[in-house]
Amino acid sequence: MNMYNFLTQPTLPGTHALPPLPYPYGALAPVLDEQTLRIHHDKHHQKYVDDLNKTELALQAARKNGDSSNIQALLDKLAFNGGGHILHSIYWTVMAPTGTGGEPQIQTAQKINEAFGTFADFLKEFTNAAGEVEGSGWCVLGWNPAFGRLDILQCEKHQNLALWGVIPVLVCDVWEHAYYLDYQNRRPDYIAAWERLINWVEVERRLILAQSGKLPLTV
Ligand code: MN3
Repeated sequence: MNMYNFLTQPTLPGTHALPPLPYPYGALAPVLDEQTLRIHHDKHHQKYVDDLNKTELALQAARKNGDSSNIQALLDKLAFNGGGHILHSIYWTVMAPTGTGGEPQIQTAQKINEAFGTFADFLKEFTNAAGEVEGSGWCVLGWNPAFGRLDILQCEKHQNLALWGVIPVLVCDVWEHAYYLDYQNRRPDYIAAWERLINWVEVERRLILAQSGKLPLTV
């Protein structure tokens, strides 16, 4: 059973770290090969972490100096890189080698049925939403504490089209860097294959945590 690392104090500016992959780099092949995982995790996700840290330190310095001249650009970078770090951290944990992720668990199945009708209805909507994200972005299934239900959201880049308060519990990265080496322009093929990697046991844990307001970045 995974042990979550819950925050006991605020993360200090500039101290975010890349969480380790919870499985070997080659574990998701042939759906996603080792090279894709290495570049995606070690290069792309690392860059979001680095840029988030730089942005936070720049914000801290700007506050100290009373300098608001760059505030718009810094807050834009905070949302972009912070969003990228959070979504990638979730993404790694909600995949598992094919055949090991189980089926939707009790709470997940119940909330999916309440929100979407049946699991098949949910999967169809999620697949279509992921396929039709404009440009680079994500498809997100999240717990909406304001409305007491699961919602499917599209996300452009790492931050646009978010709905306030929704806590992601299942995220599919549809930036080309997530799938191009394996699928080139065939995003629908990637999405269909990716859905067979979903770690439903982890999604269930995340849903239960989300319902109590928690969003762990590492397991
Ligand atoms: Mn990515």
